[in-house]
Amino acid sequence: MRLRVAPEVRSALEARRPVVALESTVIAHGLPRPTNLETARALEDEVRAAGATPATVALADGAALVGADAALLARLAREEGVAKVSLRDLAPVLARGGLGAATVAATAEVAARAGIAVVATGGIGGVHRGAERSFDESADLEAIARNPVCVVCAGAKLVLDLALTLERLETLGVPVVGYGTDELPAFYVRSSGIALAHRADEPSAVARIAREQLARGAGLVVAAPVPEADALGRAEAEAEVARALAAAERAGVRGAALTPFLLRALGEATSGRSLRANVALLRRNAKIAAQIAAALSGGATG
Ligand code: PSU
Ligand code: MN
Repeated sequence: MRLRVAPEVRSALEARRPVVALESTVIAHGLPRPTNLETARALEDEVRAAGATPATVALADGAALVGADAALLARLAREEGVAKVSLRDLAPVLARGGLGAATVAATAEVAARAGIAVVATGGIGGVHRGAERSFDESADLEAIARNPVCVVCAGAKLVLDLALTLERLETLGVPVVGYGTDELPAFYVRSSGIALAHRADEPSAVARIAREQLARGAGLVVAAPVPEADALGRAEAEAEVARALAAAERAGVRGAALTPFLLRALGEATSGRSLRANVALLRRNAKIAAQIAAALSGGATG
């Protein structure tokens, strides 16, 4: 795989300064225009403000870009037909030189190759509801298990089966560390009622766990709840998810298209409040990721 590392990212890595990889599927497929481009920029700003260098990961011209520039961010946000690139898509999209947005799975793999230890996202993919029939489990889980990266998220997307997702991560040997919480956060909702085995309250505490896990050649998940002011209530969110899932079933939406469909349906159903929550948690995760990266590189401690 050809990596094209932006000069700013390269010099940060060479000087062992903190770097945070940002996924780009959320820009191309997870958020509506124009919020998607505004958010892509805001996430880079959050990372910078916390003293780290952002590296948005995407695919173009047969290379994996580590640190997409402003023009590429705009293309990802505005163009139709940007490929959603998970592990199975990496080779074909690289081979044809297409424009691709990286999921957490693809971002984790590219980040690991570039020597970046921390990845920020909104919510990781996981085990879908009804997976016992559909077999729909995100490649994010495998990718985190086999790449030495610390993935900061607000838990798994609420549209998933969170308990099954946690079971799979356990099987794969991936610790899920609650950041300031004992429960798995549920994306728009601060808590799921599902207890976590591990917790950390500061970037330095996460960094100590991450050092051990990364040395095993494996990744971990840091799960931070959405900020209180923007969170949705659990009952409301559950009801809307059930409605969105039923709509997806009726429309015959499956596979890679399912997550974008559900997120759009939820946004419409909550008249934008789910969107506000999504942006708020993305920003918080980017900031926490930068603080963890700083703690890992032995710089600022938290
Ligand atoms: N969470 C969001 N929006 C998104 C995603 C997650 O709120 O767009 C993306 C992430 O890039 C994640 C991917 O890695 O969805 C998982 O997709 P799948 O279930 O098809 O593997
Ligand atoms: Mn899937």
